[in-house]
Parts: sequence; C-alpha cells; structure tokens
Amino acid sequence: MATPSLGDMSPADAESVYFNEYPPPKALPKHEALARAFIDRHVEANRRVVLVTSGGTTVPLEAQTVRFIDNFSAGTRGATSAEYFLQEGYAVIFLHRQYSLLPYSRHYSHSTNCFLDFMDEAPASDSTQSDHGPIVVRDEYQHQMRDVLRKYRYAKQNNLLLLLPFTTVSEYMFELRSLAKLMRPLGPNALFYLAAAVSDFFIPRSRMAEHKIQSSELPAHLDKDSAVEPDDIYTGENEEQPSQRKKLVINLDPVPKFLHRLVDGWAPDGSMVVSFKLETDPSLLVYKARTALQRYSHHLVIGNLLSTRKWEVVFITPDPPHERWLRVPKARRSKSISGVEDQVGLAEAKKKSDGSAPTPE
Ligand code: PAZ
Repeated sequence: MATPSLGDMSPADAESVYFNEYPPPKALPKHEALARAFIDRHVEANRRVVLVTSGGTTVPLEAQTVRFIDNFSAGTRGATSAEYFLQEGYAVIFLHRQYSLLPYSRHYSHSTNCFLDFMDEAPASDSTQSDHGPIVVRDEYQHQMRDVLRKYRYAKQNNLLLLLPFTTVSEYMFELRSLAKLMRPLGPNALFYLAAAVSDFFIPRSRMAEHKIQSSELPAHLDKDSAVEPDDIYTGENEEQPSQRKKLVINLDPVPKFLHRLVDGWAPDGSMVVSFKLETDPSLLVYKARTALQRYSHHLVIGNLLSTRKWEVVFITPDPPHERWLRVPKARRSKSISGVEDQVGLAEAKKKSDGSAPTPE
C-alpha cells in the first residue's frame, strides 16, 4: 500500500511525521535558550513581542548538501518591518535566512552600495603628524547613518532585537514551532509576522540522496547509489552523450502547511497572526490570499506581487472592508529606501497597539 503523503494527513499527523523525519537543527537548543531568556525579559516588562520571519528557505537535494533549491527573497520586507516594529515599542525576534538582510545593517549591505562607499579617509590632524587620518563616514551620509546607528544601538543596548538564522526549510519549521511555543507566556502580547518565503516543495529525508549527486557514470564498484537509487532523483541517461552525462529529474513533495498548527496549536491564545502571500499573476493574488485566510482562520493576509511588492500590498482581513490596498505614492517610490514597509510596518504596529484598522494611502 502506498504511504499517504503529508498533504493527505490531518495537520497534527503531518506534524508528527514531518518532525520525526528530520533531525532538529544543531543550533536549535542554543536558539531556544536565547529566545527563552529574551521572552522572559519582555514578559516581565509587559512588552509586546513580534516574531518576524524573513528571507527564503532552501531545499537541499542531498543530505550532505552540495546543491539546493533557493528562492528570490532578500529579506527586505522582514528586515525593514522589524525596524518599524522596534520603533513602535515591540521587542523583535528576527528569524531570518542566514546572510539575508538584517534590520539597520540592511541600509549599508550588499543590496545597496558596498559599505566602503560610505567611508572616507579624513586628513591627519596636525597633532598626530601622521599620514594615517581616521576613517570617517562621508559627509553626505552622516545624517542618515547617525540616525540608523542610534536606533541600532538603542535596540541592542536594551535587548530588543534577537537575531536567529535558518537556512533550510526544515530548519525554519523547527525554529518556528519552538519559538511559537516559547512565546506562549506572552499571550495577547505576541504577534507573528510571517514574511519569509517558505518553499512549497521539498524532498523528504527518506528519499534524499546521501552524497553529492553524480552527473556522470561511475565504475560499478564506486557507484554506491545505483543499488539504492532514490525514487525522486532520477539520473537517467542523456541522449546526446549516452555514455557520460546523466539527466537529473527531481520529484518534489509538497511541504506541509503548518500555518494551521501555528494558529490552532503552537501560538499563544489571543496572539495575532499575520501571513504574507506572494504571487506573480495579478488575477490570482486576492483569491489566493482570501483562501489562505479562510483556510487558516488567522487575522490578516498581506498579499503582494513579485513585480510591485515594494510599492503596493493588499490587506485581506476577516472583517470589513475585507480587501484594502496600500500604496506608496509614485512620487515617493524612488526616494523611499524601503518602499511599502514604511506603510505596512507602521500600519501593522498601529493596528496591534490601538486596535484600529490600518489606513491605506
Ligand atoms: O524578502 P523580500 O523583501 O525580497 O520579499 C518579501 C516577500 C515577497 C518574500 C514577502 O513579502 C512575502 O510575500 N512572503 C510570503 C511568500 C509566500 O510564501 O507566498
């Protein structure tokens, strides 16, 4: 009899099968300890805590991973929104793809200029008589960098920002589940803001190749995988060069949707859950966002299109007006560093703090 796929199981069964199949990430105990201390501190201070997820997850093709499937997300939405949550008085757990954009440092990181372009060598002062002047921030960046630096320092000195990295989709799932459970003492002071681009497809651990997938034939005595060829990675012969090269055909399973479990099981009672929905086809966006809201019964789905995500989003809510567009006016698009996050971050934080609906532009 064929084994049922995770998508055919109840959410609770899919959870136990999925989490039993993967070893927890090595960093999980350390991340849990950091998160527990962070959450305790903010429970004590009666501060609201938001878990922001950011960046894309990878899908490894091999257990000893050389190759993986990735996605486009740079973490701009998550990193920018985190800054706005901090500004609104939240403490932020920033669960992000390793090396993606981070709050504050994103202003000077790889997606903009090289950070060295912000620096200059100042002339040496007379007293030092040295030809090595101090390195300084260029005049034109002083104002903005001072502002960013002060906010960054404030968040750091007051322990308001906890950075936790993930890489693979299974690491993300383990971290999300643990953090949501650890956030239970926060009750309604907890907010989940799920902006990460989480892979929809993956190779189950049981069907994953252990070693680097070979692209050419091996002599029989070295071809360990030929006896246990994984079902989902078919390396058939390439017709053009039958003797040497192999095709790679990958058969991926759907990643179980754990939003249901987050809303109904892991997250604290009374907390707010905001998810994002990305599409490329404008005619699908509202339908897909609405379907997600109905399916998981959470509080808000923010829909965005790949091509316009920096300038417009749609808020899909269970209560009227049900669909509300938020747009950065054209005149401010090129000047805005962060695009629509300026609007979304603030509107969300405002909504949570005073219960009012966010106002569109
Ligand atoms: O990271 P980024 O700023 O480049 O992109 C943000 C985003 C499009 C990943 C986010 O807004 C989003 O829609 N996340 C959910 C994607 C999805 O699973 O549908």
